[in-house]
Amino acid sequence: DPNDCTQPRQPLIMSNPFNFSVDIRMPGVLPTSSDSYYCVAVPVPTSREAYIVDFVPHASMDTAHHMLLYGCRAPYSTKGFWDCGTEQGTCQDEAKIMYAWARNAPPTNLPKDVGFKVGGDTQITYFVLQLHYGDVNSFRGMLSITDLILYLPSRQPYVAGMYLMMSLDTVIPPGKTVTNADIACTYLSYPMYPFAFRTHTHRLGKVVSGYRIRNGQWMLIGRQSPQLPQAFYPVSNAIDVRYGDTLAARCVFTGEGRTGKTRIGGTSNDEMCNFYIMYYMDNKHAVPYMDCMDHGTSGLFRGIPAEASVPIPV
Ligand code: IYT
Ligand code: CU
Ligand code: CU
Repeated sequence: DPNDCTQPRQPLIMSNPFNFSVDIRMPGVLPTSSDSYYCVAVPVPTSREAYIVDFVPHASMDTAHHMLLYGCRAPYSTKGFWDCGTEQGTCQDEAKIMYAWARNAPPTNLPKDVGFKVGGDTQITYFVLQLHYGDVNSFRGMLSITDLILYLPSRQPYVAGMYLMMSLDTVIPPGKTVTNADIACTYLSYPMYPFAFRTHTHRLGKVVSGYRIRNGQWMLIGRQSPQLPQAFYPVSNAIDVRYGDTLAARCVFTGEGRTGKTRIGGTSNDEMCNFYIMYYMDNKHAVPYMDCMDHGTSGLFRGIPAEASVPIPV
């Protein structure tokens, strides 16, 4: 009886044998020290091509500080969960970030008809969920199980992708109030449509901004304080990025409070400068991961809008 509301209904997603849902669970571990990172790996449930179209986080606000989902072929472990240190120890091969959840930040959803391609001929046969447990002293009562449910139906018209901009060589002198890390590359691929962005630095980052430059005009993709939750936020302008455009990002750092030079590295005493662009692209010529580590042509950053140096109140 279709009108019998007392019977539990199968979710629609399970009605087709090529649709999957994956439940990634982090057991209720109680970290003993602050700033612990734990990882758990789950195989992609099919060798065929599948698409992540939705992320449903069930993280508990008073347990988890943030969580990141990566895809790869060789997680550090495939059994149980493991301590995956400060941003290391997720995968033995290249990890690809696909999702970020952060405490006190609204979740970003994928647009309709857009999915992250996994399985098939992609290099993604495992999901790795990384949990950061912030300050252990703030944990109250029982720890709940933290998990993430993924929905994986078949082929989508658009693929989601990630364009990662990162600085490799920034050095922040101690005490100096402003140091910029500038990253820029010419875009030489098929049209892409940014819909979300994420910034990442450690403690010294003040503001991170990303732009598309076309015909000398700077168009903001996103600007955020990396001291706010490091989730994916919706882009500031719905734009396309085409062959020949330039993508540029700047991180503004302060060296105040440090007694020595701060460099790029994995610990909380080091820094990072990352601007991630989440985009979609026609599935016909899908390029799911791209990165940029260059400085751009000399003098390029003279044209950067003044807002890129204005700190965001936190
Ligand atoms: C040196 C650096 O900036 N590392 C960043 C960016 C990065 C991300 C991924 C580098 C590689 C990756 O495979 I995914 I090589 C970094 O580690 N960023 C952290 C996370 O690990 C993603 C972050 O929170 O953005
Ligand atoms: Cu965190
Ligand atoms: Cu980092």
